Amino acid sequence: MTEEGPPPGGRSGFVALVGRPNVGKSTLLNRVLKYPLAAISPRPQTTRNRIAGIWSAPGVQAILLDTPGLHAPAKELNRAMVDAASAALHDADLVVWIIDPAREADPESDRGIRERVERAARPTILAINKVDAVPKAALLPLMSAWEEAVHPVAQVPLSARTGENVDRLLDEIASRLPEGPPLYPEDQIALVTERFIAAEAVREQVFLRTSQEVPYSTAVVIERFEEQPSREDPERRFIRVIARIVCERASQKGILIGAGGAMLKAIGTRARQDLERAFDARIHLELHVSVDEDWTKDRRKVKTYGHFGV
Ligand SMILES: Nc1nc2c(ncn2[C@@H]2O[C@H](COP(=O)(O)OP(=O)(O)OP(=O)(O)O)[C@@H](O)[C@H]2O)c(=O)[nH]1
Ligand SMILES: [Mg+2]
Repeated sequence: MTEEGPPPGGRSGFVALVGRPNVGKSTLLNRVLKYPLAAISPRPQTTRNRIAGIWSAPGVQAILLDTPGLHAPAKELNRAMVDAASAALHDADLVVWIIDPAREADPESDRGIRERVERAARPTILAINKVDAVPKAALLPLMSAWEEAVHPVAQVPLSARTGENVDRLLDEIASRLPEGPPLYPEDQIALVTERFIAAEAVREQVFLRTSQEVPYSTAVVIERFEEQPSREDPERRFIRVIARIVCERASQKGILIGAGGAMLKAIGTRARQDLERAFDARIHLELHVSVDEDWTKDRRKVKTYGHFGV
């Protein structure tokens, strides 16, 4: 916030978090919200669509749009991902462009993203993430190179993982939002459904536990999401979830199920634990696996399985 603080009517607006795959956009979103909303993994292209989280502070509300990493799309699925990121750029009042200083020291290497960001013509804050993983001495020359090439309205070196300097980024965001009242109740933290969060928790485990093409061929469909009264603990919510993991080949189905069902069990156990914490509920999670050949290349199926439009 600026020295004067927010105007009497407050500030509010939409903030697009954009950048290459794997730079830490979702980690930053979850850190700000203090809630595991978006799936995070060491693999690029984890996020597939726009995920809106809400950060509220006295006099300020920012709707943060986490987006898929910008990349050259090869399949229909990737095209839909990049479209979702581009749409978020155009819906935003403010852009936070996140870079990984270990891989993007040279601003010229990010021309494709730069063109998109420039076309959106929004005030842009450059967030230099993962500073916990680079020598501090490397940051100054990097920041002056980016300053010269991109002219961001502010640059904030930070670590989404440790939380270092994230408050400074929030101050920069808060002082640049348009004037206006909060758009959503102040205790609301997301614009997505619990169903979507459940699907993402399962998909996150697939990304963390399988390799090669398997995570990129997988989608998760929630077939049932039922809240029921709990007999043992009437104070606590009880949610019954049936999810289907869709992959593209029989061989992938074999991997996802694993020897004696071990992989599916591991995915299900961890996703259930994560959801119990996130929802503060007791969860019964049932998983099934099915094959839908080449769904990632089929526009219609990408729409169905990709949660686009959540
Ligand atoms: N060292 C370090 N690692 C980080 C930091 N932020 C994120 N990461 C790691 O970077 C990897 C990618 O993080 P994500 O948040 O999934 O990145 P993303 O930009 O959302 O990636 P996509 O959804 O694939 O575009 C994960 O292994 C994170 O733990 C950070 O501040 N420091
Ligand atoms: Mg992400």
